[in-house]
Amino acid sequence: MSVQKKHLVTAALPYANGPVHIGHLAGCYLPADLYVRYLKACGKEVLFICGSDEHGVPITIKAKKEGISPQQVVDKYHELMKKSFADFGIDFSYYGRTSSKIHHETAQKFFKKLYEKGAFKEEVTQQYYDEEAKQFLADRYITGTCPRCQNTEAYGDQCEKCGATLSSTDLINPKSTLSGAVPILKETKNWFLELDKLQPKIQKYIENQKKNWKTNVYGQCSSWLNEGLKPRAMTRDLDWGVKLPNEIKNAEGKVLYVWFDAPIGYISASKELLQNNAQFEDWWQNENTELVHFIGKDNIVFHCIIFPAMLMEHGNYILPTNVPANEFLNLEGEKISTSRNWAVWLDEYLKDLPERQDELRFVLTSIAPETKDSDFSWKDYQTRVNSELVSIFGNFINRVMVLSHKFYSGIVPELPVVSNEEILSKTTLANQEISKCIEQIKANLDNYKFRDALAQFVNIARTGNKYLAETEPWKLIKTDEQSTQYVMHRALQMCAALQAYSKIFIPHTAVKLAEQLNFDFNLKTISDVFEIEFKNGHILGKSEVLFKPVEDEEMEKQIEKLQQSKTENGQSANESEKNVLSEAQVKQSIAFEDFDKIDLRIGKVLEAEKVPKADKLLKLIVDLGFEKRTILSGIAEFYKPEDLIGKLVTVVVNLAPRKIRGIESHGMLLMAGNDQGKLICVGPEQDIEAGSIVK
Ligand code: B3M
Ligand code: ZN
Repeated sequence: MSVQKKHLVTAALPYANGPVHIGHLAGCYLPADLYVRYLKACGKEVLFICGSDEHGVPITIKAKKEGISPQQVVDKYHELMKKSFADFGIDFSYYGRTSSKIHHETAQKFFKKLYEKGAFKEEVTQQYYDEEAKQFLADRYITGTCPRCQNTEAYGDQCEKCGATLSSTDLINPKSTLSGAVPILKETKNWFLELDKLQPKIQKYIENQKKNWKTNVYGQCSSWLNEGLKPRAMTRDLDWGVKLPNEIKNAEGKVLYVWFDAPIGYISASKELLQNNAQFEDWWQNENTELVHFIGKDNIVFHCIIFPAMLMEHGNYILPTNVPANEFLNLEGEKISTSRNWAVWLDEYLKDLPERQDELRFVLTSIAPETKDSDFSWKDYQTRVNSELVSIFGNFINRVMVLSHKFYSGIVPELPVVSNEEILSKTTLANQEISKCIEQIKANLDNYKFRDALAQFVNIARTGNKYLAETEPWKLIKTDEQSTQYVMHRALQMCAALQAYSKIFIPHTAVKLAEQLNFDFNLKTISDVFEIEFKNGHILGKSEVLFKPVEDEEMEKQIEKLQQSKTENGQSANESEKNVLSEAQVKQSIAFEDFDKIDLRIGKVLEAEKVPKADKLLKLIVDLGFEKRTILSGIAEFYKPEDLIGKLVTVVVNLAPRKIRGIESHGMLLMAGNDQGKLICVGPEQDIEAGSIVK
C-alpha cells in the first residue's frame, strides 16, 4: 500500500508594515486557504503555515514615515494582520512572526550550516554609503535616474516605471532618500550565495517539476535561468534584521538579507507549532511531504530559485513541489496602492459590511487573478453577490427549507419508491449534472483553478433550482404526495452537498447551513449526492435567509469612500498615472490665454495641523500677501506639520473653494509627484515675499 502524502502548504509571509487588503487576499491567502480546506475535507493531513515578515527595508521605511521604531511597527501590524486573516476564515495551522526567538535561531543556524558547507563566497564590494546618516544604503534608500527609461525616481533595485531590475550603481545621479545627500561608494564585505555554481542543479530541479507548474511561474524561472544566475548577497549592512551567527567574524553591523530569513520563516513557524523535533522532521524532511508555496507573482524568483537553492545546499530539507503564484488584483481599474490609500482594507470592510466575510471570499475567488491581472469593483461585487449568492445559492436552500417545514414540519421525509417516470427521469438528469459539477470542482481544485471550481459549486445550486422549477413540488403536492416526498428528499440531499462544499468556499455560511440542516456533512464521503443519508426522522433546524441583497446605498458609500481617499491624496491614482504618461508624452498644447487663467502666487505657510480622522490631510493657514487663507492639502504622509511652517509654497489662488471633511479649502498647493505617489512642495528657488505672483 502506498503511503498517503502529507501536505505542507505555505502562504507568503506578508510584510508587517500595513493592514491586509483585498489584493493580498485574492492573490495569495484565499487560494491557499481554499486549497487547504479542500485537502482537509478530503481527509488529507495538512499543515498550513504563514506569519508576519518583520524584517527588511519595507519595515524600516514605514518606521521612519510613522516616526516610531521598527519594533513598534511590526508589533502593531502583526496583530492587526493576524486578526484580519482569522476574521476572514483563513485557516492557518499557525501564524508566526520573524521577530520570534526561534526564528532568529533557526535562520542563524541555517546560515551557519551553509557557511560551513562553503556555499558562500565572501566578497568585498563597493556599496553606497550615506555620510550624513552614517549608514550603508539599502537599494530602496537610493533613488536616481533609470538608465533605461530616464525616470528620475527609480529605486536602487528596480525602476517601477519601466520595470527594469537595477543595481543601485546603475542609477544616474543617485541620491540618498535618508538625507538627500549624494551617497559615496564605500567598501564592505558580504556573503554571497553562489547561485551561478548552483545553476545546473536548480535547472534540473525546475525541469523536473515544471509539468505541473503554472505557465507564468515557469516562464519567469526560465527567463532568470536563461540570463544566467549570478551570486547574490545573503547579508546586508543594516541594523534591523537577524544578526549573523556569532561564529562569523567581522560581521558587525550586518544582518541576514530579508529574502534569506523570510522563507526560513516557514520552517521556524512550523517548529514553533510542532515543538518536538521528530514531528518537525516528519513534515520538513520527509519525502512524502508535498510542499506548496502560495505567493504573488513578484515573489516567484525567491520561491522557485533562491529558496530551493538554499534548501538544496542545506541538504536536509525537501524542496517545493509547486509554487502556484498569482497575478495582481486591481481596484476599480487602478493599481492597488497602499501609499495612496487606494485599497479596500479587510478590517474596514468588516466594519462597514459586518458579517459579510463570505460575500467577499466569494467575489474575490470568482475574480481571482489566476492567469492575468483582474479587477475588483464595487458594482461587480454587488452583482455577483446578488445574482449568485442571493438569487441562486441562497434562494435554492431557502426554497427547500421553507417547503420542508411547510410540507413535513421540518422532518426529512423518507425516500419513497415512486413510479412517476417523468419525475424519475428529471431526477436522474439533475443527479448527472451535479455529479459532473462535483468532478469538476475536484479536478479544478487539484489544479489550483479556484475560479472554475467556484463556478461549478454555484452550478450545483443552479441545478437544484432548475430541478425545483421542473418538478414544481408546490404543485405536485396536490396530486402526487409520494413523488413530492421523493423530490423533496432529493432536494435536501442537494442542500447537504452544498453544505459540505461550502466549507471550502464560504465557511461561515457552511456553519449556518449546518445549523439549518442540523447536520455537518462530510465531503469526503460524498461521491454520489443521492447516496447522502439522513437518519430516519432527521429534524431540520430553523430556516433562515443566508444572504441578504447588497443595496445600492451600501455600494455608493463604498465608492464615495474611495473617492474621498483620492481627494485626500490631492490627486487620484488615475491622475498620477497621467503624470507617468506625461513625462514621456507631453500633454496637449494649450493657448497662453488658457494658462493665464490660472492665478498662481507664492504663499507662506503660517500654521499647519493634522485633520482629525483623515490620515493624509493637513490643514494649513497660508499667507498670500493680500490675505490669509485656509487650504487643505493631502500631504500629511510626506510632511510633518511643524516642518511646513515658514515654507514658501506655490498656490493656485483662483481655484473654486471646495469642502473636504467639513472644512472649506480656498486654493491648492502645487506639488511635484513621482510615480510612486511621493509628493513634494513646489516653491521658489530663493526667498521672496509672500504674495509674489508666479508668471
Ligand atoms: N514579505 C514579500 C511580500 O510581502 C515578502 C514575502 C516573504 S515570503 C517568504 O510581497
Ligand atoms: Zn526605467
